[in-house]
Amino acid sequence: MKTRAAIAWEAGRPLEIEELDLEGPKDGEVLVRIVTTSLCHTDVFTLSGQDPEGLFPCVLGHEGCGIVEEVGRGVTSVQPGDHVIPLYIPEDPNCRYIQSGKTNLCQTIRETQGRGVMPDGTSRFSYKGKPILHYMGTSTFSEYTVLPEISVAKISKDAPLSKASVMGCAVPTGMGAVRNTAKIEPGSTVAVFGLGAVGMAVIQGAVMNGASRIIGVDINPEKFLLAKALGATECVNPKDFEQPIQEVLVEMTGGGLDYTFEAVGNVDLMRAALESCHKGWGESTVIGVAGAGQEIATRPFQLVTGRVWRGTAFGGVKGRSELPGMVDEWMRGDFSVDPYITHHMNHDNINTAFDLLKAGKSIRSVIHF
Ligand code: NAD
Ligand code: DAO
Ligand code: ZN
Repeated sequence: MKTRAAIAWEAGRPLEIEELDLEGPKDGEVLVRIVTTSLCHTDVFTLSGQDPEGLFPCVLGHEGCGIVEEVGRGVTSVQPGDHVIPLYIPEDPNCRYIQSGKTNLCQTIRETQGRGVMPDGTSRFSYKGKPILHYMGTSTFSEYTVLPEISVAKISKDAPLSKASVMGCAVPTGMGAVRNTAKIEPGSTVAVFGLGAVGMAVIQGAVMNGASRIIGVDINPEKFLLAKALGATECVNPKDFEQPIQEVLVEMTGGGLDYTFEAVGNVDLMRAALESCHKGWGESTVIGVAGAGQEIATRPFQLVTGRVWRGTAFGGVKGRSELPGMVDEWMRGDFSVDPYITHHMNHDNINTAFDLLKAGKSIRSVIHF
């Protein structure tokens, strides 16, 4: 079949909309019609060329939602008509990592997904006979995409697909970082570095877990209004201070925070987030994805004196067994996704979504097919 897709031909070049050939689902695979996709900073990062795993040409996009159109042989858990969210971290109940109960990092298709191909080692996308690679196992910047069955989460049909794309990455990542990874207790003090969609979801998660104080940190003060509307008790701009931001935060909080989160992808901020934690018990969670070859550093004494450094992917959420429940929480009104969605646009204008995110003018642009 044919599909209209935004192709990333090479790093640093705007996407181009082309009609691609798409092979139907093979055994254990699912064809999904993407209804909406949204743009996450990770797509921008990969297109920039800084992603060590970035491969071109490919169809980017990992934050989307859609409807199952067709299933391959052996698929039992979804059927045509089901509403689904593509998962860049699959969930295979037979995976040793999943069976450990300790992680959401399913490894079943890790190697092929990392090479931009389906589990049989080939791509379903091609252009004039030449393969175009998949991205993060999802490639949601295409009207139709093919995914392994273990890479789709079936969600309630009550959830509007005009907005549900943000449940494909930003919301579960930020909320999950707070609730699954850091597991913050009621009354905790929290700081979040980076007030994009992921940082905003950290704020929402912190509010839901009963944090007593939530400090948003960003160099773009235009983000502060929304952060406060979502529940940040204060916002600070590191540019307003001469001292390092960790010193400012430690002073503001009389010794440091119980929990901090880095949602930018900047290794210096990761250090600042760790060093903003309270001696003896503060815990910092790295969410942001740093550029190829970058390293984090701190004085080991920071850890010796009780601070903890950890990281999270997709907020530790197991996509098939836990994401549908988060969608239900949204449907029950426990939280809203509306604040994340600052722009809507059609697929032909997808490069505008990149421009807006890079300029700090959007939280999430939802792209409609
Ligand atoms: P975004 O671009 O929307 O937001 C980033 C924010 O950081 C912006 O508000 C920007 O002004 C701010 N910022 C930039 N430099 C800063 C600095 N020096 N100090 C303070 N603030 C600064 O990005 P997003 O989509 O919210 O993603 C955030 C990060 O999380 C990215 O690195 C992305 O790749 C990563 N991410 C990780 C996961 C995961 O599973 N671990 C999932 C999704 C996204
Ligand atoms: O299992 O080794 C692994 C990696 C799984 C993918 C983790 C990706 C999470 C971070 C990338 C940001 C996603 C938008
Ligand atoms: Zn993402």
